[in-house]
Amino acid sequence: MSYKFGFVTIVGKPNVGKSTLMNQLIGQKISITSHRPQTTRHRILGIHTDDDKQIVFVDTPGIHSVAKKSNRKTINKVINKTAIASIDGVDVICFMITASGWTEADKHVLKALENVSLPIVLIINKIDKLKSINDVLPLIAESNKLADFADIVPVSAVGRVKGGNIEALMDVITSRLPVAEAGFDEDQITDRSFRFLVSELVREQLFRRLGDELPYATAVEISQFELMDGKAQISADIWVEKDSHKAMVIGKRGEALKAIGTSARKNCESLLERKVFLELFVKVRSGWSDNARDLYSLGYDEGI
Ligand SMILES: Nc1nc2c(ncn2[C@@H]2O[C@H](COP(=O)(O)OP(=O)(O)OP(=O)(O)O)[C@@H](O)[C@H]2O)c(=O)[nH]1
Ligand SMILES: [Mg+2]
Repeated sequence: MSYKFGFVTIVGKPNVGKSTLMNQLIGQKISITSHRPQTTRHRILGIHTDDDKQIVFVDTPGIHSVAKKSNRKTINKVINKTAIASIDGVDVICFMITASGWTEADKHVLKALENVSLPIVLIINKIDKLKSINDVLPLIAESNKLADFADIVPVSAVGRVKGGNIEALMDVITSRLPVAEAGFDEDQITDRSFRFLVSELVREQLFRRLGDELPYATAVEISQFELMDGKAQISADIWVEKDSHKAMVIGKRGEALKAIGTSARKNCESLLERKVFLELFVKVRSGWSDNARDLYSLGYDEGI
């Protein structure tokens, strides 16, 4: 049989489960996830390799409407650009919605894909939330009327439905890929460095543990990263915009920061497969999320 190799981007509005699906497809956590919209801020590759194919998945930040007042900051425009630019040069687009049905935000993403001539596979995620699997049928019929999708695949990215249909999705995608030799080493699972992945694991805890708008006004920068035999010494700066935010990240008697550090350290240990010493510092840099120069220095360089 001929080997297949290609790029597949996963797009959709925020919070539909794109990063969860990518981790499931790769079989390893490389992209952070949370219950909050706009968790993913950077494009990240996840590479699946087996005997007959290599698929490079591109996880992207959720595409949102910049018209909304709360989204007008520079960082949100940069994030949208990153997601839309990710379509360039791929073989298949996976467009994700959820089983709860089409929303205006989903239709906004569909519109962004209007003039794209690539096959678009519609993924209907979170089918585990349906009372009966048959409840997805009307949504499939409605979707067929909205656009000419190459395929429509209902899935449960968290794998709560038996099988979750992930294998079926893999097969649908593979059938659309060109015959070509693998482009990456078989043991490479992402294009990102451990250093980057660690900064994301810290950011993930900020998204999971801090309330309200606070996570959106934070960024993480690794200041020390030393991998040694059997252990790692890592320091990270958590950037916030105001002193009051700093107090909230640290929490009463430092409890919030401690909890963030403990969870992030555990995840770092399973990623790096060694003991990790993680030190976190909270620092104030006002207006970083609205300043292109600050964004560049914090790693948001793709869309500027
Ligand atoms: N019940 C259920 N929850 C899911 C499923 N897939 C993802 N989730 C949850 O949905 C939330 C969002 O998941 P993410 O993977 O972070 O979503 P995303 O589309 O990457 O979000 P952004 O990066 O913000 O655009 C998380 O709380 C996930 O646990 C699923 O199949 N079923
Ligand atoms: Mg994501």
